Amino acid sequence: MVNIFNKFRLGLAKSSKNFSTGLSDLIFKKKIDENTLNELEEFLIQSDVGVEAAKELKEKFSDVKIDPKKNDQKQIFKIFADYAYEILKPLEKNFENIKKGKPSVILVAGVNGVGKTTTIGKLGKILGQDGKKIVFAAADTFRAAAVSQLEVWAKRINASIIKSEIGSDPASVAYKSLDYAIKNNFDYLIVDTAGRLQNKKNLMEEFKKITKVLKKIDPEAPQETFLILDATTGQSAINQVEEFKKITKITGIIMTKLDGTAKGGILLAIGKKFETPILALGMGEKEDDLHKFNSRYFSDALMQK
Ligand SMILES: Nc1nc2c(ncn2[C@@H]2O[C@H](COP(=O)(O)OP(=O)(O)OP(=O)(O)O)[C@@H](O)[C@H]2O)c(=O)[nH]1
Ligand SMILES: [Mg+2]
Repeated sequence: MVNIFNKFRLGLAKSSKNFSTGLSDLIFKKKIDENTLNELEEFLIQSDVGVEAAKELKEKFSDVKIDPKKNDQKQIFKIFADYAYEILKPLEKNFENIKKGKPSVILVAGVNGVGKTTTIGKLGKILGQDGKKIVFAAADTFRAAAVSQLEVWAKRINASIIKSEIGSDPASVAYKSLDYAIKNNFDYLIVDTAGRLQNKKNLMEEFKKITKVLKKIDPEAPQETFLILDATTGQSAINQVEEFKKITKITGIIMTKLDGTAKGGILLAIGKKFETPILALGMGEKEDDLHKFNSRYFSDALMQK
């Protein structure tokens, strides 16, 4: 049996090393006084968990009156992990709760390079597991490589793909794709969008246009809008959520590249600030490297020893 918790542990190894080393250095090599607690708070902020979470964690640590002679590391890490779990548990979005449609249209948002196309491939594999029919819409018509990249994924996971010429209207590709998906009885249509346009305004306008056009065929579409965030970008992910929330309702977050960063605590900051559901985590470039979000596994893996 594949041990999923182990995958979380591996994927979060860099982040957890940062926390366990940082906390140990601060707590177990010093006398615990107000000064140490302030340093602890500062360390947590630098580790991207967010100002508020850092403050609350500091209070928790101060409440237990840490005595390095009495308290052990396990106990301290558990306080942290349980705190993270409390915040993230209500945000866990189950795959079973992906809104049903005929098909379910999933619009994928995110700025350039965060891992949209790769995540669509991996997501398609998970959703297609019990014989469900998947079609991708190559609505990133901005770059030639974007379409071929999505084609490779479609082939790899046995999905269909609808595309158009480079430079053509992304909204028309989305329209054509939904029309095709309905006529051919697909279960899921996953729409890839451009992360890189001339400027941010264009990107947001294009995105809105795609949504509008999909609604012409199915007023309920897109059933889901997933925002892809790159964990390695740390704080900038916060701004991205803010920007996209202005133009659309995000129904799920997928955070990618956790395997490549010590900044995994950013998910805590995002969860606390936006309370947006979290669907899955990307922990590698391969097709099986997307994992359904599990708040217990994430919290424990973040504070593993
Ligand atoms: N290590 C690691 N790399 C990832 C992960 N997800 C995506 N990548 C890599 O990140 C890079 C960018 O991924 P893309 O899927 O092309 O990103 P995108 O958002 O579609 O990019 P644009 O189309 O340019 O906006 C690729 O090299 C991916 O292999 C992940 O979870 N872990
Ligand atoms: Mg892409």
